[in-house]
Amino acid sequence: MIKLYGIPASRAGRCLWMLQELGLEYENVPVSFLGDSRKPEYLAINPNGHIPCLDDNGLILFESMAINLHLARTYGAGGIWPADEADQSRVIQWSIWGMTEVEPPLMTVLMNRAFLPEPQRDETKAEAGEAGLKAPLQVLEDVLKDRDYILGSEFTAADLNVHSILSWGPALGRMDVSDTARLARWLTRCGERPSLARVYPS
Ligand SMILES: N[C@@H](CCC(=O)N[C@@H](CS)C(=O)NCC(=O)O)C(=O)O
Repeated sequence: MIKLYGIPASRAGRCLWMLQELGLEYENVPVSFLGDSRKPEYLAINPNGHIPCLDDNGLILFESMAINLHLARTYGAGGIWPADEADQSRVIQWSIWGMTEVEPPLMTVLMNRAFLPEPQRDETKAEAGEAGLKAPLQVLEDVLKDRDYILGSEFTAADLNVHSILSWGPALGRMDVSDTARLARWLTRCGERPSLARVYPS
């Protein structure tokens, strides 16, 4: 049995999307933020006290991208995990790129425009985060000049992982992507997948 610990409105959402995309049966244990995630019974599963965490028939994994790469490689071979080895390496590259190049400046924007209580928000920091996003967004915009998806004509784990990071900005109305039209269309294209609607029913 596969168990995924964490609520959809957190980084666990990207793992729930991967599970849905792969059509796997799983149990979602709705561990939430501070409090829930620091209870001794959860710390015994993930000593970091963060969500998500995966239990794949006894294999315990933390880190959302590691979880998604594991799931794609184990259960999505030839599909969301491409058959070509160079493409598999590209999936890993783009997933790490999303975590290191996109997520930190984006979190700065979101913390200071959405997540922190209003008195603690700092628009100067939000603008610095926005400025930090410009270069990576342009990298993705350029890659998409001759293709619908990051690796080519097919949706892969690279799209799912990068989209699951980047889409939070526009989804929360806190990030303008109108300067990168191809990226904006890619966000919509990936965002229309039925598997994602199953994680976040409207
Ligand atoms: N790099 C980790 C970050 C995990 C993380 O910080 N998760 C947040 C929720 S999005 C969390 O657990 N926050 C609650 C806490 O730290 O108690 C990952 O991608 O899995």
